Amino acid sequence: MSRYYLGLDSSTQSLTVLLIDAESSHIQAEYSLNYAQELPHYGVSDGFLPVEIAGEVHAPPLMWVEALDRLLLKMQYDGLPMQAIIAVSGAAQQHGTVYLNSKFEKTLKTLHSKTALQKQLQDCFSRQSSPIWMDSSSSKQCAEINQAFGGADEVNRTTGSVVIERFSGPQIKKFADSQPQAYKQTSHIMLVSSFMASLFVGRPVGVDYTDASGTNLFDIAKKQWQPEILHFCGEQLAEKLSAAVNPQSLLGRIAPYFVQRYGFNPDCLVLPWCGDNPSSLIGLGLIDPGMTAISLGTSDTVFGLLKVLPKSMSPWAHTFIAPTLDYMSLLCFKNGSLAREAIRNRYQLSWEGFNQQLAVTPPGNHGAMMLPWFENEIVPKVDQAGVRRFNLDENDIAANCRAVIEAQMMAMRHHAELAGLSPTSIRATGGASQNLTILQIMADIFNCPVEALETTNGTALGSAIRAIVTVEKRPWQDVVNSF
Ligand code: XUL
Repeated sequence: MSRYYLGLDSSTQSLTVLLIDAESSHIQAEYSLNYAQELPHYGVSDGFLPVEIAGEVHAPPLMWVEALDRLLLKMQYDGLPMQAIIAVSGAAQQHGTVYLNSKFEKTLKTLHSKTALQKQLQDCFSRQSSPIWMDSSSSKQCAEINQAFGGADEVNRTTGSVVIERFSGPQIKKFADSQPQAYKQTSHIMLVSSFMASLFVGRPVGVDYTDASGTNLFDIAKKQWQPEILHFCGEQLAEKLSAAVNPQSLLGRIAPYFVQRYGFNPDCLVLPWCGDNPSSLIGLGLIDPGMTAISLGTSDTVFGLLKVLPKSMSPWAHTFIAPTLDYMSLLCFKNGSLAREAIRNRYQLSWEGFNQQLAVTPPGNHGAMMLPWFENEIVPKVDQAGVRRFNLDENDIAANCRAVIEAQMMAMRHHAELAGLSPTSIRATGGASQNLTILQIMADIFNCPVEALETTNGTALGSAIRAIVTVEKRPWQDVVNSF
């Protein structure tokens, strides 16, 4: 008999829902809603509001709520077995913060199933828009936190990351400092993940450990908020955030609103939501150290599981708690496809032509090298963009094509090792992972097997897998392998 689980992904641009059958290990249904296209009245493009002040990137939290209402109504309308869903879990874009006033708790308890969720929640926000992970406007607060807590290395050792603009701690401090009145009227500060989980369970819930580790406020060794940094970032912040939650716990049964409006079973269980990257770790099956994901997108991302915290923390990596309660390391290189495309365009090549150039050059490129920093780089931090060539003639098309790819792969390997990852097998995702010539160079440089995965929904799948593991008390290995 089928055993259904729901996994959601509230990402920057869209909301995705997967209905999974744990019995057959199949994805039964998949829905996705793009905010800009389907909810144009919020005025977002690519999931965020027009940027009015440089560096400030916000999104309207009600849009995420309306997306949820629409998708669940659609699933019900299409006749999906809502009654038979055993548990619901999800993941969300990391770092974004949601600010709620004292009405939130009561409103969640007294929702009327005939009225859309977003209509009932519209007066519950003490800040109408949420800064999201693309916001880089909190440099002042970052500097202040660094100064107060012994510098970047010290904060990195405790919280898993150097203080960084997009992380929730500096963002909350910025709000507390610049809008003290509105901050005072804030009863709950949530991350996108805990906000979405609260809706399902009908009460405000704390941030889970995986997403708490993207705040600069969480002690990743002790798995609890760091009280001094909390206090420094905002008055009564501990109360507003409430205790962090184990991602493998159950929050309780689904709220009556979801039963009446969308047809869920009153016994359906709700799990905490995770950060999207920790959830994809599971969705991509990376539950053993050495298994590493490399996503080749606009930016390139490398991540993998760590059994223990590295002895010295790389200043470039983010160390998060994983849904398995191990750790994971994540590195984000800004010059990904951006740099590959810039070189391809510079020599007016198609991708096929680019690959042909790669094929006529040997591994090692006769010692010719490039540092392809077309834009300021994050890993390592480079503030003066510009391409640097060594032993490399700009007119040598083939050598330049190989140089950009080898440079990227060598940087990824080097920084992955500094972050405590030692890749023994790689799962490649993202647009450029379909280019086998590029993947061969990846395999050569990492000296390990590389396989390309066609995943669009690793994040939502990871959430459903976590729900199955938690509810059915099965080993991770068993559930992950079955998918
Ligand atoms: C990770 C990060 C992004 C967001 C959006 O640190 O900022 O990957 O999680 O997906």
